[in-house]
Amino acid sequence: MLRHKLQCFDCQREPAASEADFRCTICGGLLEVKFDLKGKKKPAWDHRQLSVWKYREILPIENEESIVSLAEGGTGLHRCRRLGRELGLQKLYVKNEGENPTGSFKDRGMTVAISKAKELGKKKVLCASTGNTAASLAAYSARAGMECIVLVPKGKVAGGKMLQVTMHGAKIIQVKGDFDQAFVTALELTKRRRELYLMNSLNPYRLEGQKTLAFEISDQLDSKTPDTVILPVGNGGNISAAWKGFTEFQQLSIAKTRPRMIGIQAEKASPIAKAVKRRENKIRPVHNPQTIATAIRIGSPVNWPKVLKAIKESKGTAETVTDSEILEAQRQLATLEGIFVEPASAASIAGLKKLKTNRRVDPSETIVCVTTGHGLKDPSILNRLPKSQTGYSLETSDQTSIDNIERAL
Ligand code: AN7
Repeated sequence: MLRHKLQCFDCQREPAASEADFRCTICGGLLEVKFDLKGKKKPAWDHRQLSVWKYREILPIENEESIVSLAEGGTGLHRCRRLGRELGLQKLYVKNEGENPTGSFKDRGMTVAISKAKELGKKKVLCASTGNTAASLAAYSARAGMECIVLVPKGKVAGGKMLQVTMHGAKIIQVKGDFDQAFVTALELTKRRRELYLMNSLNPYRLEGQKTLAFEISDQLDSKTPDTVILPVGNGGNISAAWKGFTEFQQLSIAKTRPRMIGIQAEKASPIAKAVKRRENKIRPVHNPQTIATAIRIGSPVNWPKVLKAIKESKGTAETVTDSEILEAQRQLATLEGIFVEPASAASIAGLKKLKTNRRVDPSETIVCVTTGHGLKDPSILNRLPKSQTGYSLETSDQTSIDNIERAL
């Protein structure tokens, strides 16, 4: 493993100790892990299989024995010719993070953060979550033999995710309100009970795991950097982590360039996209955020400084999409490409369609849309599909009924 340290993202200083909430003890800024990559050569990892731990030299784990894994990463980068033709794009790819062990990109970060927790001797982990972080943490803490507490917004988490956290035996606390209230509660609990280890994306070790998304995209394209990478944005951890990953590959001279980063938010939960559109360097939190994409129903994203910087440095942008645009994109990806993703993930496709219509992407550029979670996470979408899509019912198997059905084929 290469040398690294924890550093403040804002003031660049190394805080004396990482506090319970992972804020800089000097200025209150977000923390990040800094690897000293200047002048370093690419580690000898080419023979290893594509996965998060392929890149272990630049992951912050001291001891390989600490690694807690369920085989995360190594997800498909799918060339989407049929969807591309429909949208008028020549080189469209989908990096399908739903292929991870618990069905979302969160596993990349969780394997690293839980391994770190083990290394630090932690026994009790907790997070606030819109569902996927909770499902992932519940699985990884079970694997590590740790106690797990998840705080979720009451009644607003997709059914598949609730089933996962329940099945893995996490202690579930349903908080009235939105994710933002659940998050404040989680922070307060970690301050009161020092034995609790916070696993939200304020935890910089999680983002280290998530940066491998960028490494894999680069490797899967034979080190040719895509022109544009599009991701759904909630708390903003993933887009910032991906940007960090692309930056580190450039520092190691594996890639020559870095892509343009584009973040997509749901229209009524879009503090980051609004800040980008208004050219402001701060977000204005959204109260009572609303969207069918419950995973990204977040009004006060903690990682906003990292996101705004990634978008600015990469000359990227942000866009908003409506719920019906999200649902349409979800169905299009499923029917044209066989890739079934949850609504939040489909936001990246919906956003791309909007950008193409507004001529903000070029037909010939190489575009990667990241789909962050599996479609089975949220079965409630079945109720939102047009009746014509949900099948015919056959009351009896008499000849007349079969005749009628044959006519409808
Ligand atoms: C499918 O699980 O915040 O911008 O608590 O589940 O890194 O927050 C989930 C976020 C996109 C947004 N797509 O990622 C949680 C949580 C899916 C997600 C996001 C989430 P970030």
